[in-house]
Amino acid sequence: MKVEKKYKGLVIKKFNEFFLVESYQKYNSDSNKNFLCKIRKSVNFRNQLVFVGDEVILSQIDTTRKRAIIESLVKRKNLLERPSVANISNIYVICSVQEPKLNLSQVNRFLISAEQMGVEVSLVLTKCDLITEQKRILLVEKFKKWGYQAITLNLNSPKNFTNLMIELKKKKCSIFIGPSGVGKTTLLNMIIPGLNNTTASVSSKIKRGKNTTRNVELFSLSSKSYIVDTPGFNMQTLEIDIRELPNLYPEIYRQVVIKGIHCKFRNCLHINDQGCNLNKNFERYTFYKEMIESFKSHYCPIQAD
Ligand SMILES: Nc1nc2c(ncn2[C@@H]2O[C@H](COP(=O)(O)OP(=O)(O)OP(=O)(O)O)[C@@H](O)[C@H]2O)c(=O)[nH]1
Ligand SMILES: [Mg+2]
Ligand SMILES: [Zn+2]
Repeated sequence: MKVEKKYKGLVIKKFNEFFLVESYQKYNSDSNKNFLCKIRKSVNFRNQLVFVGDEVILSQIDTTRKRAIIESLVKRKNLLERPSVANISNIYVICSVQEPKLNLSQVNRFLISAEQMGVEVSLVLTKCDLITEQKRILLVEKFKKWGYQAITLNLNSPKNFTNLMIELKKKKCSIFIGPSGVGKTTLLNMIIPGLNNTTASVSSKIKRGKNTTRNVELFSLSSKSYIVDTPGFNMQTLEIDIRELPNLYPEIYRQVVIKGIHCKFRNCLHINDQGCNLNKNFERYTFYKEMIESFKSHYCPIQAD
C-alpha cells in the first residue's frame, strides 16, 4: 500500500546505496517501522552525505513492501568522523583493563578525540574481573584525577551493567568507541536482551581484538534512546586545532574556566610559555605536551589585553 504523506525517520543502518530507516510515524498495528530506502535521485545531496544517526524525511512510502525514498535530510546537530555517525548525545570510551592491556596513551587519545565533539564523554573500564579489587580502585582514582568518573564493569557482576543500562536509557543517542576486543558488543548484548550480536575472543597470539564488528549500527534501547556499536579501531591520527587542545583536557579546562587562572598571553598553550600560570602538576601533562609538540604548527600566542 502506498501512502501519500511524508514520514520523518532515523537512519539506523547504511549499506551500499541503501539505508534502513526507522519511521517515527505509527500506522495501523504494524510493529515493524523499518523501511529500506534509497535517496531520491534528483535531490542535491549525494549518498555519502547521509549517515547513521541522521534524521530524514521519507516520501513514496510503500507500507506493504516496506520501501521508501529519502526525500531530504533534517539539519544535524553534529557528526562524528571515523566512524561516521550523526547526532550523537553521549560518547562512551570503552577500554579493557586487561586483554587487551590498558594503554594509557591510547585511552588519552580516545578521550581527546571524544571531547572534540563537545558532547558528554564517559569512560568505561571493562574486564575488571581480570584484575584485583585493589587495582580497580587505583584505576578509578587515577581517572578521577584525569577528570572522569570511570564506570567499571565485571562480567561476573550484573549490577554494574544494570546501572549503566539505567543511565543509557536517559540518553538520546550514545556511542561506544574503543579498541577492538575490549567488549563493546558484549556490553551491548547485555544491555539489549535478545540482540546476540557477534563477539569474539581476543587473539591469544597478538593479544588484540579481531575486529569482529564491521558495521556501524544504531540499536534501540527504548523509544527515545539509542546506542551505536562501532568497529574497534586504534586511533593513529588526531586532527585537532591546536588552540582547542587545552579545552579538551578537564584538568586544564577546570583551572582556566572554573578557577579562572590567567596567563600572560591569551590563548596560552601552557608549554613553557613565558607568563604561564597553569599548575602543570597533573599526570596527563606529559601527554598534553607531547600532543602539542606533535602538531607542527606555527602558532603565535596573542598578548592579553
Ligand atoms: N573476562 C572478561 N571478558 C570479557 C568482558 N567483556 C567482554 N569480554 C570478552 O572479550 C572478548 C571481546 O569482546 P567483544 O564484545 O567482541 O569486543 P568488541 O569491543 O566488540 O570488539 P570489536 O568488535 O572487534 O571492536 C569476548 O571474548 C568477550 O567475551 C569482561 O567484562 N570480562
Ligand atoms: Mg564488536
Ligand atoms: Zn598558560
